[in-house]
Amino acid sequence: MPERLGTTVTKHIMDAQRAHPHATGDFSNLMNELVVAAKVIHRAVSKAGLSDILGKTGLTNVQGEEVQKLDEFANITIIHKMDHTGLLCAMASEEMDQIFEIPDKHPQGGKYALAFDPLDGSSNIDANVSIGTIFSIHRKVTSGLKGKTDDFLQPGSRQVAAGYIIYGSSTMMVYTSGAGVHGFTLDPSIGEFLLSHPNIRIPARGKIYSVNEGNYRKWDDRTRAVADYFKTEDKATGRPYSARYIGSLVADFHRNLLYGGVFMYPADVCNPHGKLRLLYEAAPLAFICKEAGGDAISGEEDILDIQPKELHQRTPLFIGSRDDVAVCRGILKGEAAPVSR
Ligand code: AHM
Ligand code: MG
Repeated sequence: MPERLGTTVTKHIMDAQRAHPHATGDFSNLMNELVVAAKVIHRAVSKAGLSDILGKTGLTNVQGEEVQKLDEFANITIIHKMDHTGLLCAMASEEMDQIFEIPDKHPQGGKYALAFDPLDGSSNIDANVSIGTIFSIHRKVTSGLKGKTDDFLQPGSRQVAAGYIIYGSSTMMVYTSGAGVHGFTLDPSIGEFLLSHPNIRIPARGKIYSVNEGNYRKWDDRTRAVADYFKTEDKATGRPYSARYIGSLVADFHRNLLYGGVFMYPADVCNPHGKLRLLYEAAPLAFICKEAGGDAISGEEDILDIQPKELHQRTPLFIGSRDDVAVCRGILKGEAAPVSR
């Protein structure tokens, strides 16, 4: 008896397209191309430790190709997979200073703008810690065939879709196009992402707080009060919460999405606007988190409401379970920490 495979991400995307009778298929095609890029990056990440052995000099591998840093490799992989599809007007990446215009030799006039962090948390690669790719899709809003920076400087609330691929104990893709958050696990034996986590909902309150607490002395008083709150004993709210911090945003976020909890990367004296990037990290994850029933703020402001002013803008980030983020918002506003909820 042949085994039943389950729903591939491609079928899931096509099914979602059928729910929109006027859809042209462009969005589905775009997502499907991204899925292929994710598989190529997965293959490289899963062999990460070997590249040094294969490319002894550090300059070339056995095929005579240049050994690239994996984040550069992931960046180029996505660009090469997406630039000739005719679906995009431009791309923006954490790895590139300016937007990438679709070269003239490729079809022009794509109606989507793709922003991505090709390999977030890449400083963890050598220690075999989970890393991820994050993407965000906006509709083109400027005139003309070519995309412009303004196509990317749109609030996160206008995203058409966002998602991430986590390269962990297994490789997973999680995405939303505004109709639920769905997770797919890569079955490497057949090379397909299969639906494993339909309609993910983040618990309203968690038991985990995730923050680089080594920065405690660099935070302002209100930020310290937020961390203190999660560590204060209180039976009614299940505190103290457990501290879990991988230092790899996609991995920290993914765990909290499934288990509940809050991830924080606040501003500090060295990073007055926080460390994480609005367009490539905070906004896409905020879109996913909200769609799963959670919340995401920079402090007093909702991440999805922020009007970006520049491509590489940074933002403080408090993201996760709705009630936990509400506590952060209150304390950051200057309210006294709730004694018990
Ligand atoms: P990167 O984009 O250079 O990889 O940096 C982003 C990473 C996130 O994955 C993670 O949440 C954060 O930086 C960790 O920073 P820190 O080491 O300061 O705690
Ligand atoms: Mg990053």
